[in-house]
Amino acid sequence: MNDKKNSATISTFKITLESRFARLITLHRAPPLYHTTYKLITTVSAGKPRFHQAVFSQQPSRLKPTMPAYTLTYFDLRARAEPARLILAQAGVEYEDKRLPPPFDEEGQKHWASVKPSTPFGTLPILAVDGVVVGQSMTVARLLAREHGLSGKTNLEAAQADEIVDGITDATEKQYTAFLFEKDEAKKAELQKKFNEDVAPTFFKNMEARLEKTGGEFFAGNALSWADILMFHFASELPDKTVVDKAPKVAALVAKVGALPNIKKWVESRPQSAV
Ligand SMILES: N[C@@H](CCC(=O)N[C@@H](CS)C(=O)NCC(=O)O)C(=O)O
Repeated sequence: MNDKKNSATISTFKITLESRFARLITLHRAPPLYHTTYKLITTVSAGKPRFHQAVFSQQPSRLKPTMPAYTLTYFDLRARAEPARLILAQAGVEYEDKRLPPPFDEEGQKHWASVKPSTPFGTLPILAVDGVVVGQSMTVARLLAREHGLSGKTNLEAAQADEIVDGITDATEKQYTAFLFEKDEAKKAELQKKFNEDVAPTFFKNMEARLEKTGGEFFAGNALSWADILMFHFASELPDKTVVDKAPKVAALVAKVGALPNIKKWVESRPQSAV
């Protein structure tokens, strides 16, 4: 055997696949990028190298995947955009917090009228993700929760979180109708009484029972999810907050979410508004 002619050589070289996978990563947000090391084993026969075998191994790159550019557009209010803002705060994600003048006066209404037709449902909030616009506040919040690990680890956990969020949405709509939207004063007083004496106490009683079932710490999967964050928001915005004290496990969870450093920092520094 001619050692020189048939010697197997192993050449190792590194190919960085970031550029090749950049598009895929942009599309799918696959978190780690990889450096791939190829080992090509060639044999040299009659003075010519002949490809024999290729092996490759992959190592996560230290480069961070690119974050999408988020622009959240809403009126200069907390209300329906605050769940998304709280999720973004907890996730430590940068975004443009675009605030339009609320349509409470002529100037605000004029401005909103010029923007409204460009929104998917004629309403705010909307979230632009790398320029793709998504409407509906809970769809926006759910997307952000999914993207940033706050939606539950399994489909069942996600459903348990969604269930709480839908319950919060039902109660929130009743609160908005009773305290903001209803114009007839007598009807308004009646709806507010019903909210304070029936809707809110029943809701918190049910939520307390749920926390008792799930171990008392969190609403889904024994870990923080957007359901806990939205409960914090709902409880913080109640006209009569004493109702929460009658549900001690919910009250403890609300306090725990409020004490999370990123949430606390956002709540202390966010723009002030009536709602
Ligand atoms: N279901 C929608 C409701 C959105 C909604 O009613 N937004 C209000 C502001 S809180 C709005 O855009 N009002 C102006 C209008 O309807 O012209 C959501 O959750 O995003």
